[in-house]
Amino acid sequence: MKSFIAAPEVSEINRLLALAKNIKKSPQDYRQAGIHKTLVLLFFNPSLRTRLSTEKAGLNLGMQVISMNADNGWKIEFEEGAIMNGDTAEHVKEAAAVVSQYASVIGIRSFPTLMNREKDYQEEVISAFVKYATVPVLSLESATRHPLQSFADLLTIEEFKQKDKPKVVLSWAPHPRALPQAVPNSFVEWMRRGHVNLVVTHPEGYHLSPEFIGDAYVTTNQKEAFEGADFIYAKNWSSFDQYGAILSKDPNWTITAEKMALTSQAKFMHCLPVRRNVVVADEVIDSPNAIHIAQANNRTWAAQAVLYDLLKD
Ligand code: AN0
Ligand code: CP
Repeated sequence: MKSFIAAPEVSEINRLLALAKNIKKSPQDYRQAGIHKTLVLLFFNPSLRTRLSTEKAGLNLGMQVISMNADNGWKIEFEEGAIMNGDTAEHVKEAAAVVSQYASVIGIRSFPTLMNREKDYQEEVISAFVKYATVPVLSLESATRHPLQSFADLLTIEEFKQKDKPKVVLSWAPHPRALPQAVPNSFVEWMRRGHVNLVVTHPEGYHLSPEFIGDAYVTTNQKEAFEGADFIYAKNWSSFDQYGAILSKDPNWTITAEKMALTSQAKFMHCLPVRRNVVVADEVIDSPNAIHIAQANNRTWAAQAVLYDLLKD
């Protein structure tokens, strides 16, 4: 694997899933893979889970790990041919090439602007790192995708499913701030490759990019979506159409026990961080059917499987 920024082929996903399951059983058996290798993680945005689980994954492989809050570093220019007399201090051409000399793998977290859809969906930041780095690049959530999250989500569904092809519902939920579409985009991208019956539900105006949603079943009727569901995956995102806008904060979309009662005793999932009693009611997230903590645990095994592969190549 050269870099990890999107969803690989189905066969590759199945191989990665098997690897992650083995790693989870005995994480220390893979210690030799990363000896004398360095993992550099650059965070242009906040993180708790991705940072710690990816660091832990690197350490489990015997790697040396360096994380940097890159938003404190020199402001990086991404535009080709830019006349850099503004507030950017160095070009990604230098930054990526220099960091490549210190790292065997470079992880990048960079959220979208939510202002310029074209630039965000071209993945300006992570694409530039892939272009100018001389080592593999690992997405820690880019403008339009969060593949390590989705891989961990798929691993979690595999572990908790009680039927061969579970009904998995991605439900939009309210949030006070404008959030990226990266998590839902990736979730749909990975679930469409998995063996699940995927249903997406959101209010009018919140449809995801056609590139991601493809032919997945979408309904604006949340209750219909919840009927018979085996997994409810809650997430807020801002509008793709009216790019970055908050069109609704309707509390009727909050995940409540009343709605969960429509499901087939569905497990509740969320990538975290989650706003309690806005996205999901306490009664749901504190119930035995909530598996968000186990889901977050799987971030380590997903990251370790991906890092192992990146190192192997
Ligand atoms: C981010 C998002 O929605 O993309 C990160 C989630 C993993 N969430 C927030 O900013 C709350
Ligand atoms: N789920 C997730 O990526 O969380 P962090 O933003 O804390 O890394």
